[in-house]
Amino acid sequence: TPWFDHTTREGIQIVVAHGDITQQQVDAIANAANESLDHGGGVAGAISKAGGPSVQKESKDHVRRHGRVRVSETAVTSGGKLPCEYIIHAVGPKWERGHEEMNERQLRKTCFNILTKASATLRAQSVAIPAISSGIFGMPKQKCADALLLGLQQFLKRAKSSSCTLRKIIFIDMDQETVKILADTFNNKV
Ligand code: AR6
Repeated sequence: TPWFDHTTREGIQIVVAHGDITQQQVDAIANAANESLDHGGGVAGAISKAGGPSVQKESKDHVRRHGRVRVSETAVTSGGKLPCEYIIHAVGPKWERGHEEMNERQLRKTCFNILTKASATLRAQSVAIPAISSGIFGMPKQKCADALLLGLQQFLKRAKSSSCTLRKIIFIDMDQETVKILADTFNNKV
């Protein structure tokens, strides 16, 4: 059962749920990647393992061709053995003292770029997104939730006027406390 479930006026369902992103029946999932798309630990490790070797291979090919993926930017691979068609590898910021406000802006942009890539480029109807940067990259969970909400709001504002393919956006995480904070943050805000 979702912790938050709200459908916007434009008919886009926004969900916050607890669970494993690799199991989601959606068109695209977002990965919390690093700039070299080395999917070691965290959600990246889980996605890479569940998707099979093609995920890491396509990722390395992408970096070889286009270079490292900058903070807030995305790179797309196929989903391999996962139920999703696409993986949107997104690089969130590393939480750095003295750069808090910049890091928050960078994560807002990361979220906005994921949603734009899913809709405008991939023509996806559904996408799942984890709490990027809040694990190994160390962003406080509340700051992460605030930034993801801002990115979502920015996207939804623009989705009104343009043709948005997305019908369902799921924010999903394995960590209970993170899910609670996301749900509390999104409540009455979307
Ligand atoms: N399903 C859903 N959420 C998950 C799963 C899962 N299977 N596994 C972990 N999480 P992190 P980051 C949540 O550390 O902070 C990697 O080494 C977890 O609870 O995966 O952006 C990359 O290669 C947390 O809330 O991402 C990078 O080097 C969230 O995923 C670096 O970590 C994000 O935690 C990226 O660090």
